[in-house]
Amino acid sequence: MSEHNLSSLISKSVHNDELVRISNKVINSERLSPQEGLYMYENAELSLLGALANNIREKRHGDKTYFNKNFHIEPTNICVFDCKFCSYSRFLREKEDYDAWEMTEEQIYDAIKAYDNVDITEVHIVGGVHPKMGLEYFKNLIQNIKQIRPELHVKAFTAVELDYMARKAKVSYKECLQILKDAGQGSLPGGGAEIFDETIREQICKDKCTSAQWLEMHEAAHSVGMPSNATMLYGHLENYEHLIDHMNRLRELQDKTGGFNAFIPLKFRNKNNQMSDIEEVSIIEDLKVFAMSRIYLDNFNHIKAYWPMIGRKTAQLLLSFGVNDVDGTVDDSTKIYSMAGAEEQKPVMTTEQMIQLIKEVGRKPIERDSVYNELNDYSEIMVN
Ligand code: V47
Ligand code: SF4
Repeated sequence: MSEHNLSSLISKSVHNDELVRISNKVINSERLSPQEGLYMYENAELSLLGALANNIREKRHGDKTYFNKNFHIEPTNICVFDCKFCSYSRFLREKEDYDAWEMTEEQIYDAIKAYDNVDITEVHIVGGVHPKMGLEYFKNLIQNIKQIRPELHVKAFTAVELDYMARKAKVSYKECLQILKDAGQGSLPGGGAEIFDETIREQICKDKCTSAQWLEMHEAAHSVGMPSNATMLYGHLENYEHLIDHMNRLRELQDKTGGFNAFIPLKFRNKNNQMSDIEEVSIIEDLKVFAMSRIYLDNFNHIKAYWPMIGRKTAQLLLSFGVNDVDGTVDDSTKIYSMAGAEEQKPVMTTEQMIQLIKEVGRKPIERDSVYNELNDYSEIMVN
C-alpha cells in the first residue's frame, strides 16, 4: 500500500488524534521519541502496529526474506551465573547431573568436520560461562576451526561470555576482541542483553555483566570491525516502558557505531527454570513486540525472528509484522530453547523447508551470509 493510502486509511479508521499524528511520523520515516514509542505500545491496536511495521519492512526490503545456512555448537552448559530464566545452565558442582555437558576440543572439531560436504556458511558458538574455559582456550579453538574450514564465518560468544573472558585474562574488552578477531572470529551474536533496565536486570540476572558492560562490549566489537546482533528478552517481569528503554539504548549505540546487523526479540519461555510461575505471553504480545521493534529501531536494518524459539508458524506470521529475517536452517539441535519449553523440540529445518516457509507467505527466500550479503535467490525454486 502506498504511503498516501496508508495515511488516509489510518486517518479514517483510528479515532485518536495523537495516534494518527505518531503514525504519520512513522509513515514519513521520522524517528519516534521514547514517549511516542510508549504511547504507541500502550494505545495502538495490533492491526495499526502491524500495518506500520509492514510498511517499513516493505520499504526497506521489498519482498525479500533472508535466511542463512548455519549450525550451532554449544560447548558446555556449565555456567558460573544463575540467570533466573535460564533452563539450560548447570553449575560446575552439578557436573554429574545427567543433563550437564562439556564438549572436548576433539568433539567440537568433529562437529565442524561433520559438515565437511554440507553447504553451510556460519557456525554459531555460544554456551554457558565455564569457569575453566578462558580467552586462550577460545582463541585456539577458533584458530583450529578456521584451519579445518577457513571460509566458515564464526559468530561466537555473547557479551556475557566475553566479559568473563576479558576479566579473567586481565585485558580490556577491545584487546580481548582483537585477539579473537585475529584468531578468525567474524562477529558476535546478540545474547545476554536480556532487559537493560537495572531494576528488572537485578531480579532476573543480577550476577552477570551489567547493561552498561553489555553495551560497552558491543561498542568495542564494532570499533575493532566486528559487527554484532542485539537481543531483547520479553514477556516476563518487564513492562512496555522497559522495552522502549531497552530499544532506546540500542538505538543510541547504533547511531554512534552502525555496527549492529539485526535485532532479535526473544520470547521468555517458562519451562524448567526459576521463573516458571510466570505465564508466557500471548501471540498477540509477540506480534506487538516485533512490530514495535520494527517501528522504533529506525537505524536497524534487520529484524529477525529466531524460529527455533518462536516456532515456524509464528515466524511466518511475523513476516507481516516487521520481520525480514528468519535466521538459519539450524541443521543442528541447539538446546537453549528446547530445554526452556520452546515450540521446536528438535530445531532442524532443511533448505527446502525454509524456502517453503517463506514462499507460503508470498515472500522471496534469499540466502544471505552472516553480514547480509545476498548469496542465493531461491524464489524461482519449486518445492512441494
Ligand atoms: O541471552 C535463555 C535467551 C539468549 C531463555 O545473535 C531465553 O543471531 C527465552 O542470544 N526463554 C541466547 N529466552 C541466545 C541468543 C541468540 C539466539 C539466536 C540467534 C542469535 C543471534 C542470538 O537466549 C540469552 C537469553 O536471552 N534465553 N533462556 C528462556 N527461558
Ligand atoms: Fe549462564 Fe547464559 Fe544461562 Fe545466564 S543465560 S545462566 S549466563 S548460560
